[in-house]
Amino acid sequence: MTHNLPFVAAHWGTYRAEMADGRVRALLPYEDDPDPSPIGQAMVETLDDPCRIGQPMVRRGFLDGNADRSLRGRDSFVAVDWDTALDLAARELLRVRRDHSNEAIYGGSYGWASAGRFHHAQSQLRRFLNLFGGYTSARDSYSYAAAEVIMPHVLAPMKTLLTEHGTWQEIADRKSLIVAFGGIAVRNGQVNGGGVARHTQRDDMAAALDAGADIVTINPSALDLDDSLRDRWLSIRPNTDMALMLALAHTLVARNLHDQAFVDSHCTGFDAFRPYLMGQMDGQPKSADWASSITRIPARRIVDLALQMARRPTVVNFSWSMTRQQNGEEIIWMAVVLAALLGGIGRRGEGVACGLSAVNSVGNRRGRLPVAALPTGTNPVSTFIPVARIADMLLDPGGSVHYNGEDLTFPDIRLVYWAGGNPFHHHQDLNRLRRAWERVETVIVHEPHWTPLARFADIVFPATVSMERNDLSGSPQDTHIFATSAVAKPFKQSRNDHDIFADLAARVTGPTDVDGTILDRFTEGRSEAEWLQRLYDRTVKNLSATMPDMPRYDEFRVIGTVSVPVPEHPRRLLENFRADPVEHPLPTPSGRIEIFSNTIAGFGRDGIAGHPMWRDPVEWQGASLAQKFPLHLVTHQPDRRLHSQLDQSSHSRAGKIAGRAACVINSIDADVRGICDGDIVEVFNDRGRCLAGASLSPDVRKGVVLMATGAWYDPDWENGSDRCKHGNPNVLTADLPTSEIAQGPGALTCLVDIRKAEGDIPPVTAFDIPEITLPT
Ligand SMILES: Nc1nc2c(c(=O)[nH]1)N[C@H]1C(S)=C(S)[C@@H](COP(=O)(O)OP(=O)(O)OC[C@H]3O[C@@H](n4cnc5c(=O)[nH]c(N)nc54)[C@H](O)[C@@H]3O)O[C@H]1N2
Ligand SMILES: Nc1nc2c(c(=O)[nH]1)N[C@H]1C(S)=C(S)[C@@H](COP(=O)(O)OP(=O)(O)OC[C@H]3O[C@@H](n4cnc5c(=O)[nH]c(N)nc54)[C@H](O)[C@@H]3O)O[C@H]1N2
Ligand SMILES: [Mo]
Repeated sequence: MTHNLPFVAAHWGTYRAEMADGRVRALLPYEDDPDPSPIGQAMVETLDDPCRIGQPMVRRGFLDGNADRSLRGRDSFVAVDWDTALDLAARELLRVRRDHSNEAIYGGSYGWASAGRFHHAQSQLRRFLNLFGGYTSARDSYSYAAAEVIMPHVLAPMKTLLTEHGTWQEIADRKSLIVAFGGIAVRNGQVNGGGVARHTQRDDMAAALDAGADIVTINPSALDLDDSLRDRWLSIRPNTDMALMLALAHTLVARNLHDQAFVDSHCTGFDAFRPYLMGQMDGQPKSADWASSITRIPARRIVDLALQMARRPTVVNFSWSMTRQQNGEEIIWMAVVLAALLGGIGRRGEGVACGLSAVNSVGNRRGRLPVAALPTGTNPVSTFIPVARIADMLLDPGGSVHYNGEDLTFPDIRLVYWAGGNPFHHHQDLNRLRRAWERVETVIVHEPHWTPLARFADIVFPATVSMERNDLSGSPQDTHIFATSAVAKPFKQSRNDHDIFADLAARVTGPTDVDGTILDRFTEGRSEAEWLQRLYDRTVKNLSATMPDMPRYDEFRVIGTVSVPVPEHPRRLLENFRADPVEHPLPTPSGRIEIFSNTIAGFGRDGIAGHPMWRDPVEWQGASLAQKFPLHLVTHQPDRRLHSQLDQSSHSRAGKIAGRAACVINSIDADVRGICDGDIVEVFNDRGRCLAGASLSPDVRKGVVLMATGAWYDPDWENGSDRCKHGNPNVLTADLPTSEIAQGPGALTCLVDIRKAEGDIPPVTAFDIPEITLPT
């Protein structure tokens, strides 16, 4: 009988905790989950593993006067008591606010943190900093910033498109053809921000294929591919999808197979785009032959694909990775244009799909679950950066950046506060980030584990993990809310983010109420239990129309979960628009799908014309740099963990090769370099180097190497700090914006070479904790 065991929720699934002698023995997947993720078990063994932080820590050099900030990352730490650490953090916050204003505090704190609506680290941080007078914030995501910025100009906000997404069922019903740019990585559907009740996408995709749907996968790698789809794999040269999309459009238009009536009634700007597409503008038709020389896909296969797309219901699907490369905005835009030319936008089982299985919710039938979140208040500081411009900001105070039609000025950041993310995982060109990080006077971090970010901090507050907290869990894109329970005691002296901020709030004043602290306004006098009840009651109120009979809070805590009915067909912005574009215009400037955008053209940026176009990326295999670094590095999401979370677990480590991150390389590329399967290799370019374990595979395109993100950054301080000993590929990636439209992360624009690692190979020290001393 497992149905009364307490719930534990994570981004990768929901589990019940099986207890023995007051300790968690195992996590059992939620009984209604047909395809649970194995990542969950790692949460048990990491509860009290050596990487946990048990006490507040202050960096030795920081205590000694902070003269050399380049010591961050390799310095020792001094274990202090809570009062000492809190006093120090409060002193630094007050100093920076007094001497430099709130704008000098960077609280962007990007990251996935953990599931749970109350104990959500970023929300707690924002609530605290807003009461403190505000902070420089960050916009958009690392996931798909390019799409977040371009989509509202040309189709609809990403949020709407992701909430009102088409489903696998509709694809099955229509026996659609999915043209999948970047493929469909079912492994990524293990997770969903905020939690997952049921993993259904693997079965749903299989059922759609059984029903007669088909998937053409466009990807430099076939590693994510189901065997049945192998002969439908188009192996593409990385960063060239734009050329392929243009050629598909060109073929449709040249043969008059596009839906001119839909273009006339629902789109704007085709006439301004057409001369570029057909070559009247620059003498170069964007034909299959042209694209073939760029993508290295045979022209005949491009034409053949276009003809298939014209013949049957087609979904143009882009994986979110399409956004994380130079010109990512226009690639996404071109996916919309291609779908518009096919005329299927707004029809079930057709149109454009925004990342089927990129996370669990996309493609599954879901409504919007109006689960309440911790109110964060408003930020009195309006200064912000596009999230991936963090190193630019730190290196260039007063400098400027163009973003979505605005000129932004970088603030002069003195203090960085991070809770629930890991920039030494997620940012590109980590050697550059390290230099930028040295400009900051004070770094305050909350972390449960000795992650690279914790090691690069000055003041580290040990945070609890979700299994140590009661919470209310449920993602707005999911079907269930859960009452989750603290099934373990907080590790040593660790405390939850809310309590840490409450204690800080008791030590600082607000910007106006100089006589009293901000404690009362931060906690509103509520305990954890009272907050949870409040969030639950809010959720009940939000659901009152659809679910008038929600259980009372005390009943909910006993039952443990409530599921909301999903609408048969969620009301669709795009369906209504299709039915009547005058009555139901899109929220774009013209109310139509914008193939040409006056807004984007009006930004007046070099090379940005106002419609999608092919531009050579700085780094791709067609660049002259490819003579020096001939391999294109593709960094993708890891199968065995979420980003860098739980990398210390045995499940994640079982996927490593010789203890390092795997680097998948084509056997031909390996042979010419004398590399054998299992060898330790060094992957390098002018930005940095990392050690990795070679995995030879015919499933990755010749000239391409693949590395998952998330190996804990492990600088080789002894032999050259530009090298990571463990295999974090972000020492190699370029810190380049997607473009001046969105300034998103261009992580996938990256050339490298590989050699067998020679000589003494240093051991991996990523999971060793720093030297810790007691106060002197
Ligand atoms: N090269 C390359 N880089 C990439 C990508 C890529 O494709 N290629 N992908 C990018 C993408 S899409 C993303 S979203 C980012 C992800 O980047 P992040 O979201 O920053 O990565 P995580 O490893 O999930 O970091 C979450 C951190 O929060 C901590 N944490 C968890 N729970 C709590 C808590 O309750 N309290 C506190 N205080 N801390 C907690 C964890 O220990 C962990 O260190 O990476 C980006 N980086
Ligand atoms: N297990 C697990 N699941 C996750 C995550 C995780 O960390 N672990 N992270 C989650 C997050 S935050 C996000 S944003 C999503 C991301 O979801 P995505 O961005 O869709 O996922 P990725 O795995 O980064 O990349 C998908 C595919 O893009 C291909 N690709 C790379 N470059 C190119 C190219 O130039 N052209 C083409 N055609 N294909 C290319 C890669 O080979 C890879 O197979 O995943 C989510 N799901
Ligand atoms: Mo992401």
